[in-house]
Amino acid sequence: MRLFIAINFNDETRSRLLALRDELRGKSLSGNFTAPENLHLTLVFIGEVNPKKVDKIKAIMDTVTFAPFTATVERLGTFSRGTLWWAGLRDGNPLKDLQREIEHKLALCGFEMDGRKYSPHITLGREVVTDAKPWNIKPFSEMVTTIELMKSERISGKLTYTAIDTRRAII
Ligand code: 2AM
Repeated sequence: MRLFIAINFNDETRSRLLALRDELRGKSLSGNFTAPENLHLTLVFIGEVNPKKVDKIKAIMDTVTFAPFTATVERLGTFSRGTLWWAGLRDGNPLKDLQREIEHKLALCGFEMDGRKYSPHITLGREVVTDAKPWNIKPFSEMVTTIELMKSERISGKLTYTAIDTRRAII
């Protein structure tokens, strides 16, 4: 079972992300653009896990505490030699602290992550073929009050993400 922990956005943020995705699509010859329901911010990618271990991960989620915080989408960028396009988050302390806490607690319980430096991003498209360079955007924000454990799978060939556990901020 392929798992990751993510922030899913409200409708307003999602429509702003979609507008960016569509602008990118308009500037591109081709690409695999993220479906509206799949737009998310990964906090920790856990990877393939034996389904028997899901309860352990849920128990770790139960111990994660965070206050609501503001997440701000503020720029565009690319990975993979310009073919993966993303919208980047302002790398503030609450987001960083939350990400580190989850990663640390998972590592203590024996879950191995890839150890790469965290770069908060929302993938807008993969295998994008374009002459465009990332352009400046007007930042937009949302108050984050939940994080979710997500299952990733292909259903009839379609990449599908499903929330299987939710942890709410302590208000
Ligand atoms: P990406 O969009 O940049 O590929 C589900 O795959 C989520 O986990 C995506 O947000 C993906 O980011 C992220 N992720 C992080 N590390 C990953 C890895 N090593 N393999 C696949 N997905 C990864």
